[in-house]
Amino acid sequence: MKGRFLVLEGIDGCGKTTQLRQLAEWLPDSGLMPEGATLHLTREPGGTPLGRALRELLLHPPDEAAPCPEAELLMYAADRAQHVQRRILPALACGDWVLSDRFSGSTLAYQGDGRGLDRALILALERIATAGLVPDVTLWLDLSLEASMARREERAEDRIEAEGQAFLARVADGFRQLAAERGWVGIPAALSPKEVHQAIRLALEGHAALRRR
Ligand code: T5A
Repeated sequence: MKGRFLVLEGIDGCGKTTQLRQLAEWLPDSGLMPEGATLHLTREPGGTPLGRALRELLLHPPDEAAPCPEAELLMYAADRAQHVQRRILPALACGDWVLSDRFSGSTLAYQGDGRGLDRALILALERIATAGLVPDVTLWLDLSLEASMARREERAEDRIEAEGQAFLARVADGFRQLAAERGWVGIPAALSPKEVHQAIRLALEGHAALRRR
C-alpha cells in the first residue's frame, strides 16, 4: 500500500499556510483517505530537524552568512533530500498521506526563473533530491503579484521576500509556466479563504490520482 503525496505551491502570501490548516481539518474525514491512514503536514524548507536549521540560514541569516545563489540552490536541495528520505518516503510507504507546503517546483520558480540559475542543473539536482518522487497532486494557488504584495504589506520580509517586485514577477511567471508543463491544478487564490478551500475540495474530490485503487 502506498500513500498519497499532495503539494501546495505558489508565490509568497498566496495562502498556502491558510489552506494547509483547512485541509488538515477536512481531509482526514473527507472520505478520500483510506481508513487508518494518517495525514502528515509538512513544509519546505524546514520539514526535518536538519531542514529547520537550513531554513533559518536560508531565510534569516546574519548578513555575513547570507548564501550566494549557487549555495542557496544547494541548501534547498539538501533540505529536500533530507525531507524526502527521512520524512516523506517513510510515511508514504506506511500508506499515510503527506501534504507539503512547497516542493521542488519552488526551486525551479525561485532559483531558476527568479535567480536565473541554469535550468538543466536545477533539474539534475531535483532528480537527486527527490529520488524520483513526484507529487500525486500539486495545487497551484494562483494569485497576482499585486495581491501578494498587499497581503504581506504589514509583515516583516524574509531574505527571499526582500528580493523585491521584479524578482517576484519572474517567480510568478515561472509558476504559471510550470503549472502548465507539469499538469498542476490551478486554484484561483484571490477569492475568500473559504471559497479557495471549497475550490480545493472540489479539485481533490474529482482528481483521478486520489481515487481508491
Ligand atoms: N523557497 C522555497 C525557494 O526560494 N526555493 C525553494 O526551493 C523553496 C522550497 C519559504 C521561502 O523560501 C523560498 C520561497 C519562500 O520565499 P515561507 O515562510 O515558507 O518561506 O514563505 P511562504 O511559503 O511564501 O509563506 P507565506 O506565509 O509568506 O505565504 P503563504 O503560506 O502562501 O500565505 P498565508 O496563508 O500565510 O497567507 C498570507 C497572508 O494572507 C492572508 C493570511 O491571513 C495572511 O495574512 N490570506 C488571505 N487574505 C485574503 N484572502 C485569502 N484567500 C487569504 N489567504 C490567506
